[in-house]
Amino acid sequence: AFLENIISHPKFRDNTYTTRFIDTTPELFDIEKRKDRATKLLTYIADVTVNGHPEVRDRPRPPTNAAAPVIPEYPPLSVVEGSRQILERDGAKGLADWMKAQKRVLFTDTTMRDGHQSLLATRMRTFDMEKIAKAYSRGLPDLFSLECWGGATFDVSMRFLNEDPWERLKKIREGAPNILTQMLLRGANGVGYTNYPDNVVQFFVKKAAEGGIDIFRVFDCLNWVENMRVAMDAVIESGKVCEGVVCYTGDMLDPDRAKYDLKYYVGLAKELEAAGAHVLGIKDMAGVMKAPAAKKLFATLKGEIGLPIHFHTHDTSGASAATVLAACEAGVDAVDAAMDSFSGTTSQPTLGSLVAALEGTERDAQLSPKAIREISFYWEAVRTQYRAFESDLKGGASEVYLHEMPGGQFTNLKEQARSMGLETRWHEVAQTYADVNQMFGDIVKVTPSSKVVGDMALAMVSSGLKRADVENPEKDVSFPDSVIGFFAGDLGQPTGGFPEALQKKVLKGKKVLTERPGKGLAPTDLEAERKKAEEASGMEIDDFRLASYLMYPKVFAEFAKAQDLYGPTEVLPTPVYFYGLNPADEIMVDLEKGKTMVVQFLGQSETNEKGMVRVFFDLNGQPRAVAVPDRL
Ligand code: BTN
Ligand code: 3PY
Ligand code: ZN
Repeated sequence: AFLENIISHPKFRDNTYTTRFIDTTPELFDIEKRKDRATKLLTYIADVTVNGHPEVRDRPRPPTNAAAPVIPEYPPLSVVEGSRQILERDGAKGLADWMKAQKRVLFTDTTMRDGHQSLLATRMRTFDMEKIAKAYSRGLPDLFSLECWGGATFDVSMRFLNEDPWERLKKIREGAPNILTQMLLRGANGVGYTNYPDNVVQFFVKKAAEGGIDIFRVFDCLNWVENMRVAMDAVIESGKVCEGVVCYTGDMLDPDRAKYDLKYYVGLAKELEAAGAHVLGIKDMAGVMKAPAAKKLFATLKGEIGLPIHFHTHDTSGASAATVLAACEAGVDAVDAAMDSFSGTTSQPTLGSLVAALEGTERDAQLSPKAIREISFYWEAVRTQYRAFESDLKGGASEVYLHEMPGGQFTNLKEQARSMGLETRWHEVAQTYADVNQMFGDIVKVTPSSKVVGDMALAMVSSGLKRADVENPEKDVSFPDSVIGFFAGDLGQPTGGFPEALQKKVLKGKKVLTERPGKGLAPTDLEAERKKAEEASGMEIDDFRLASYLMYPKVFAEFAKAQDLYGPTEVLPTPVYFYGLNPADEIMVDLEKGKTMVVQFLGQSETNEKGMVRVFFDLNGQPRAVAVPDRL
């Protein structure tokens, strides 16, 4: 192809080329680079066709006759102005005032973040999000925001999907330029599971703002506002919207859980308001807030707090719609929901149904039911392609009021239990999770504190320990690392402090941190880390990649290697990415705008004595063969 380039180049044909033609005509090499990407992708397709994808091995397959996702078309009007333009014009404070002035309930669609995080183990790929972004901008320009980034998606995209989270953000941003993008930020834990030095958190926020995030929903896993300030300040400094979050736990109206009463929540909300939040978020990560509590909480907050209020819940109980509607009646400004086909159970309540319930009332959401249906049908067909990641949860479960597991953790922990051979003892795990929570002092459970409780619960069930055994000072117990870190203060300070006797037993004399963890961490030398990242990945490291490396050094290095070997696999349709091609399958792959590769799978050889298989393709009309290892 390189020779072809030379021969067909106008300067060559004109005879105006010089002996330095190759040196002075760098565009000849562009095609080489593109071809290189094509070869890498062919290598990937060959590998996955021969070996399958490790993430879906031994898991249920999508039906062979599944309908393909259909992208709804809307008239190609110029894009209607939306919430994003209000932020751009009036700034974060202006947006907050605008929110409060709306009669209608504002809706956030969580499908591209919490929806698939809570239903499909966070495995949704950029390909499926990018394709529908434009339909959102045309069909639902009155959505408040798209939650599409952060939380577990950052880690999973690199670790399991060979995808760059920054590219995902860019594509969604481009597709829906009129709707606010929203991310979930774990305060001092960034998008990771541990406290990072302040300058790392600041750097990450700055890059996320530049990369296209408009609203940062910031929480702390113990509701410790002290540990949220660095992240919140960084968001405010970036000019984007700071949604400071109170995590809801327990039962506000239950006198036996007096630690988390109305006063507790109002006090925290005031702290966040004083800390400069533009919006107050109430995050019911487990979906345990009942309708009467919502009525009381939101009515009180609307009276006591000047900020617009945004409510997030999960439908694990099956009763979340009642809670959301109670919140709407009590004056909540914005609410999270998932597209119908990505809603329910451990995910968010159902967008289309909530919109229908509000129709014709004072708080009518003014969203098109038809556009919601059509976009939901798209997601329905997409979801079918991820059959391998579905949990076996069949419907609502009031058991959530017992264990209080976050929606995003529930299916993960269940899967972990299964892999430890505890699948038939799930309800025991759930009861133990509740026991551990009480034993640890009744704490807020959300990433990463929820992981601490989950790790302990699994350790206890698998080794037959009960709460009394763990608390018995005479009995030797080996605690998971996450539990030791928690009691050492590595995640911060829980409300009401640690249970002292247990803390002593867990720490065995280890020192306890009582200050915010970030305070004692030396600032990271960012340029030194950039060098390390370059060495570990062999890639040029721009600021975005550096931010990925700072969050997940090992995962990033592995991701870089996979990118180098397989190229930009995010351009492959999801069935091809997970299952490869069948004989005679032909696909068109858009490498970038205007650059399409047409791939036909022709067949494969037997495995040779070196353990390699040759796979034959037709690529843009040319025969191609690629050799890949037989891994099975
Ligand atoms: C990724 O894309 O997540 C990174 C590499 C995954 C391994 C690939 S997937 C297709 C093929 N099958 C395997 O068992 N390994 C490779
Ligand atoms: C996350 O941190 O990923 C969560 O979804 C917490 O609810
Ligand atoms: Zn959630």
